[in-house]
Amino acid sequence: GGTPGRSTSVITRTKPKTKKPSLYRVLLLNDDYTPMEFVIHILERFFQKDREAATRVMLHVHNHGVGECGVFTYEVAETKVTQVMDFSRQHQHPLQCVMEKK
Ligand code: TYC
Repeated sequence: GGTPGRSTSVITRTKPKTKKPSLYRVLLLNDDYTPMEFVIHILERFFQKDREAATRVMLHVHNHGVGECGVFTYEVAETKVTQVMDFSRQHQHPLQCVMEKK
């Protein structure tokens, strides 16, 4: 409406458009068969944990059923899950790794 050639009813942005990416937890699930040492190795190799931190997370998963490896953006979390699942299958362990939105 209004003067021909003038755009109306157009909502323009006022705030700077900087959206924080959604974050995802990567979790390990407990099972009865995967060796503790293998889980520690996974945490060191794919999640950059030192031996002490890796052991703490592994024991938490062993005792509580599930535990957090780290928090990442979607694509990084997805890559971690794939790496852990592929590596575990290559070594014929049933270890499960999943991601969930924070
Ligand atoms: N419960 C396993 C054992 O007793 C160890 C284990 C820990 C397995 C963490 C998986 O995500 C896991 N050998």
